[in-house]
Amino acid sequence: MVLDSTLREGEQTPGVNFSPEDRLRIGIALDEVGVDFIEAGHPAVSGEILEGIRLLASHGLNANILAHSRALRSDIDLVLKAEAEWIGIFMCLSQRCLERRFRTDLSGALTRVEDAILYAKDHGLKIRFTPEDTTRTEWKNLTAALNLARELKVDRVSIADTTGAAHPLEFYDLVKRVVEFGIPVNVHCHNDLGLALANAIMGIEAGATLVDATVNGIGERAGIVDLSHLLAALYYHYGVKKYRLEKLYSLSRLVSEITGLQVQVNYPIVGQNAFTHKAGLHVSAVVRDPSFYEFLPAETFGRERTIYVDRFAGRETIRFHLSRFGIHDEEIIEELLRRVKASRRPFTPEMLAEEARRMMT
Ligand code: HCA
Ligand code: CU
Repeated sequence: MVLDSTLREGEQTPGVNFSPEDRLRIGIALDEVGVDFIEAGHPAVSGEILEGIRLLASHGLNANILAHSRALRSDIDLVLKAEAEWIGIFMCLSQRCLERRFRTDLSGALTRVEDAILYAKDHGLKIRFTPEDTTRTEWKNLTAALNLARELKVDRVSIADTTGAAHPLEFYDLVKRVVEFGIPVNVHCHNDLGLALANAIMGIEAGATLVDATVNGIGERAGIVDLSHLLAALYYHYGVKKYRLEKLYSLSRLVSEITGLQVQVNYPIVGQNAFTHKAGLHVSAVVRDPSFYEFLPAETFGRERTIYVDRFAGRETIRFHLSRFGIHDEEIIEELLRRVKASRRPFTPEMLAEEARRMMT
C-alpha cells in the first residue's frame, strides 16, 4: 500500500503552503489515483492547516486520512479536532536526540510516547508511531520502543530514514528486523543521497506493507520518494495494477501549479523529457515500436510520446513529422534533413511543415 504525504511532508518544502481548497483539490486528485492513505498535514502548525485537514477528512474519500502529531496531548487534541481517523505520532529516540534535544533519558521519552499513544487510543484514533531518524537510532532504543508499541497495540510503526543516510542493504536488514516484531511496517525514505526509491523498494522486499511518497518528490531538503516513481516501480517490477497510473501526470501538473515548483526536465515519469526521443537511431526504432526505448509506453502514465528535432535527427524523424501534415515527398524529406543537420537550432514540427510547404510552391 501507498501513503501520499504531499500535504504533510510536501508542505514542509520551502515556498509551499496549502490553502484548505488546495488541500481538497490535491486530496481528490490523489484519491483518483487510488493511494491508500493520505497524510493530510500537521494541524498544530496552523489553524488554517487544521481547517484544511478537516475539510479533506469530511469529504468522504476512499483513502484513509492521517494527521501528523508530536507525542503531546495538545497536538493530539488538534488531530481530534481535525477529525482525521489516523494519527501519525513521531518522536526521535536516538541517544543524541534524547540527550541534546529533549534532555531526558530513554525511559523518560518512552513514558511520554506511552502517554501520547494511550491518549490517542482512548480517543478512538488509529495509530502509526514513528521513532524519527529510525535508521540512526541505537537498536537497543528501537527495541524498547517497538516492544512498547506492540504492548500498546499500535496499528503501525514507521521506519523513517529522516536524513536519507541509509544504505539500501542496511535499510533492508533494519526493516526485516522490525517486521519481526509483528506490527505492520511503514517506510519513509528521504532522498538526500538520491536513494529514496531504492530504499523504499528494499523496505518492500523486507516486508514493509506501506510506503510514503509525495507528488513531485517534494518535502524537507531533497524531499522523499516520488509517488509516480514508486507506483511505476510497483507496476513494472511487482505487477501492482490497482493504481490509476494514467492520472499521475495531471496530478504532478496540479501540484506544480499549486506549489509553483516544476520538476526538472529529465525527471522520471512526469518530467518534460521523460518520453521524448531525440537521436535519429532511437527515433527510427521508436516509430516502429516504442518499447525499443520506453520501459513502459508513455500512455501508461497519461503522457504523450514526443519526437524532438535537431541535427541529431534522422530521415525517420523528418518523415514522421511531415506525414502528420500529409507530406510524404521523399525529395522534400531529404532536403529538410540536410537543412536540419546543418543547423544547431531545434525545429518544431510546425517549422518543418512550413519549410516543406515553401519548398513545394
Ligand atoms: C518530520 C520528520 C519526518 C517524520 C516522519 C513520520 C521524518 O518532518 O517531522 O512522522 O513518520 O522524516 O522522520 O518526516
Ligand atoms: Cu520526512
